[in-house]
Amino acid sequence: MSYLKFRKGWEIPQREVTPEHIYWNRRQLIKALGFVGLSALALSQLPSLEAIGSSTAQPHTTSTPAPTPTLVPRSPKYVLDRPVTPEEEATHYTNFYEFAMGKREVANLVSRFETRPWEIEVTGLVEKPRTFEINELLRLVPLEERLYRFRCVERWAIAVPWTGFTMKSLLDLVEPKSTARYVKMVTFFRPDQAPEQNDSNWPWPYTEGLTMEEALNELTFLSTGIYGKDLPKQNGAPFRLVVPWKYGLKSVKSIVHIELTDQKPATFWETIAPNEYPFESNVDPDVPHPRWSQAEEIMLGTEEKRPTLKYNGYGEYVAHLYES
Ligand SMILES: Nc1nc2c(c(=O)[nH]1)N[C@H]1C(S)=C(S)[C@@H](COP(=O)(O)O)O[C@H]1N2
Ligand SMILES: [Mo]
Repeated sequence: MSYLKFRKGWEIPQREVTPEHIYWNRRQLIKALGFVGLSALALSQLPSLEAIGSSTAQPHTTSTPAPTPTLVPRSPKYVLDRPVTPEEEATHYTNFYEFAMGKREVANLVSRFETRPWEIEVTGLVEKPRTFEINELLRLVPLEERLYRFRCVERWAIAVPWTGFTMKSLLDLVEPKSTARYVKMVTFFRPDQAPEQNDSNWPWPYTEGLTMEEALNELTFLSTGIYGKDLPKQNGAPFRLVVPWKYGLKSVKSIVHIELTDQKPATFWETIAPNEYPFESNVDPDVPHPRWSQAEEIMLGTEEKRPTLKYNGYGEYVAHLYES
């Protein structure tokens, strides 16, 4: 099928590596601490936010106000083995097929996409089915920042700070029944806002799934921010999954519906090509994609090649899930 011809992830122009996220984080820290009017020199002398945490959501325009901007602590537990990807790369080289096939086109096509107000319906095998407005939900769950590696099945990879909360903290609010075996997650369907959703050759809406054990794993994160700011629309605003030991296609964006079920959900990519994108899709250097090797990956921004790590380096957290 023609839409399976991916552009190779390393065919990106060499770009200047600008540590823009550091600049922004410092600026936001100063705002959050109430210092204004500092000179550029003073700005440059502030410590990096590494040890301090970074500020979260920017103002929203809905009746329920978002949480007051606070310093969201960065978890010290999840450390990187490589530099943070330049913000410009991670936010302008994005996969979001609802808008475009071309990764550098997506950010220019999201202006009509409305991400506030936003409701998330949680249904199925739960004691307390519930619809949350996103700003309300953000007050009910503990927010934190985590540095994670993130690996696309096409071989490009990033390393970024996500702001968000665990899937477990959301599931605790609805009380899963013991019969629940899978969590199904569904993206919006709005052909008037997302041009590619007018193409009925694709199995819209984008759907993904995890087993209950995977969903409850401590790594399984629901992200509302990146680089200490609200998630840009092209990265899956207002709310997307992040499962860093699986290929990026599992990390479904802009979720409107979460359903607990005893049936394995059909996913977007498994429906298109089951032999290429199976339900589990764990990062594994020893299991090649049918059309390319997975032994290496290429970091966005620097084009550095690195050996692919089994479970993307998160084996200590998840390997036990797959031992028979
Ligand atoms: N709804 C939706 N979610 C999606 C996608 C998509 O096209 N639509 N692409 C997936 C793929 S293939 C990847 S690699 C990641 C990319 O996330 P990023 O663009 O924020 O890096 O999002 C995933 N989630
Ligand atoms: Mo991907």
